[in-house]
Amino acid sequence: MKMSFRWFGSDDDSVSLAHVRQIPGVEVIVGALFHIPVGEVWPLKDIMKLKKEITDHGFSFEVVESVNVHESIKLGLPERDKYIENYRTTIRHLAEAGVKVICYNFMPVFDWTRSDLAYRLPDGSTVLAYEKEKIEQIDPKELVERMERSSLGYSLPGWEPERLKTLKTLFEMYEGVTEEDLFENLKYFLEQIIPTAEEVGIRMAIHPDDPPWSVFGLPRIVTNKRNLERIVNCVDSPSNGLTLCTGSLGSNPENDLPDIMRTFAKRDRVPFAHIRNIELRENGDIIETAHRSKEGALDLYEIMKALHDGGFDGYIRPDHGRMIWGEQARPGYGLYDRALGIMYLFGIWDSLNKAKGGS
Ligand SMILES: [Mn+2]
Repeated sequence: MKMSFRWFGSDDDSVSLAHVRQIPGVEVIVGALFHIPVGEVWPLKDIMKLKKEITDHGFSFEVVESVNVHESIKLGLPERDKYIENYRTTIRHLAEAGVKVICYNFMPVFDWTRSDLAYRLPDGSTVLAYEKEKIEQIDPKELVERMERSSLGYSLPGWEPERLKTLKTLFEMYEGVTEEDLFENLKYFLEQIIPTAEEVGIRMAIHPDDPPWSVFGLPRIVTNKRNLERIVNCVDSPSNGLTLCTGSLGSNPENDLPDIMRTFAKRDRVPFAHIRNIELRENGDIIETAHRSKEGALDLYEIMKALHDGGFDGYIRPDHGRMIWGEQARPGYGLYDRALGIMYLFGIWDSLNKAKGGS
């Protein structure tokens, strides 16, 4: 297992790499080129610049999150082939820079969805929250405005302004697009890109939908074990992998996370894992919490054990953290609570290693 930490670049992150360096055990920085519009090729020069900054601080740059997929690919439009070609070029460029894993998602229009980016917990910290009733009642456009207002000026990955400007048109384009259509479009995409990824030694890792159900009537398919099986089976290659995200999949209590972790780790299809905890309320609200199992609904010990049992040797990162100790940072991505999460994950992992006679 290699511990990693998501970082948004020196221009757009309050957390410095010098500080991340002081969290024990972090080897890899998860980065991306956030200035390149969705669909365009990531220039090698820009990738190498980011890599240099990361390696200069003693980390390696082996995981990218995310290379976003152009909406025309998800919709299966004629122009998708051009964007798929661009995507393949980006895969090649990233491989040239030594990247091993590319995280991506296949959610129509919206990436992750939340009603509140600074929901207050009883301990005074704030977290990201999905309040069911609010989401069901809010107009998508209003939600975008609310997200923008509460982001403290940081860009929100997956909520790129250029993509959201055309919200109304996008919604119209998805009218009549079924989950089956979306699956076919994902299959088409994978059939084109996985051979390229395999050739250059990159493992693609699709992120589950967050939350794992339809929001605003849009189709969603990366939601449960059955669909994950279907995705990894549609192109049978170690390069066609998953980012198993506990907070996303775990939002649906029907998803048995230890089982999902164990199954796909054994099949060597988990190059990347996002580990965090959430509280599931009776009214359907999903509130992010500290990592410790007792703080939320997910048993992180069982989840880590399942990965361990499955022989997991991929990259892992604490997904989100609470905002604590007065930190001002991009919602979900402060330094302090993610560092605490890392130490908890290492505590579990090291104990599992010891119990198996390792070090
Ligand atoms: Mn995640």
